[in-house]
Amino acid sequence: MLDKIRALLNEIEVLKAATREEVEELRIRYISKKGVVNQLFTEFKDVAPELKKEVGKSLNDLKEAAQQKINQLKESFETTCDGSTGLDLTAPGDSISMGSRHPLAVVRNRIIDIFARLGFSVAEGPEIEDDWHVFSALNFAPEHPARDMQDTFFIEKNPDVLLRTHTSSVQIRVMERTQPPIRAIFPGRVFRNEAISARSHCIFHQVEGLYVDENVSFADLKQTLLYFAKELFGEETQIRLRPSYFPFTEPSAEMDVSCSICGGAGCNVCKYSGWLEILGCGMVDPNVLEACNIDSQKYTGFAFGMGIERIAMLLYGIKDIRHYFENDLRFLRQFKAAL
Ligand code: 2NL
Repeated sequence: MLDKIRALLNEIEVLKAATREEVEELRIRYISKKGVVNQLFTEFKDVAPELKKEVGKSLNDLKEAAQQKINQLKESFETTCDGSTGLDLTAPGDSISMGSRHPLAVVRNRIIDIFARLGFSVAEGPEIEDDWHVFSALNFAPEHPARDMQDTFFIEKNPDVLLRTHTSSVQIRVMERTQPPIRAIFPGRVFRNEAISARSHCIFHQVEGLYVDENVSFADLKQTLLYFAKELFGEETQIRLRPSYFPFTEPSAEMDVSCSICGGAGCNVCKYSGWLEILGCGMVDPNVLEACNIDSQKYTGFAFGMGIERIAMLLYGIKDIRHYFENDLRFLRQFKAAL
């Protein structure tokens, strides 16, 4: 038995194969269930008890060696001697399904790019805020309704821990730590305690902008926003400003753009007015500058704010604000072509 094993071991050591098929034949001959090695295991029961230990060990070594040899031969065919892998490297690859950006991110990035070309930088800040940065520094009167539990989310019953209702809080933080010139935009998530419907949501996204320096005028505001409107909606776009009110700007205005759907002729999107309201703006109230230790005698500034959801609705014809937050792939996949 030991001689047989030794002979077989020598035989196996020098095995060669020219093709994959030959390797398979060798595998069957030596190590399959009915192969030579298993045959010896069957014969093992007749080995004399005093030899069992030695023969058993040799048998196991043989099995191991055979297995290794066959594997080695198999592997040699996975990379053939000319270096080819046996794979067709010219075959077209599996197509990978590309992801797409969320439409709100697409529109936010476009807005950021437009203002970046005018020298505006981007600043971000906390979503959980205090009363000072969201209301007091922004010239909200102590009894202003926005401070009410009805409109603002307060955390832990502490009236000084709340979710920001606009990104103006970030502007306050920037003004507190920098002296003019300041030219920046402020994208971010904001929160208002509103019932969810097709037109409003309790979480939405804003981009606000701020420009503070010596001699900043309402004319600067108008030209900056005209450039912005043309870049976002097209060169033929016109703007109009209507007087409005915000606690933090004086004077304040609401800006409309000529309807990009009908070109101003009137359609159901602009409700046959030819105009679409897209943002609020104004000259920064001197009280706000002073609250941030900026000299309102020396410096003036303009500011503006817009909701990204609304602008994306206009650009893409989205009819229900809830689509943005449902992560329905049928909705999201429509924005593959957008940047
Ligand atoms: C809107 C209107 C606006 C501002 C935001 C602002 C910020 C500071 C000072 C003055 Cl720190 N103004 N932001 C000004 C006017 C309008 O947003 O309808 N947003 C969706």
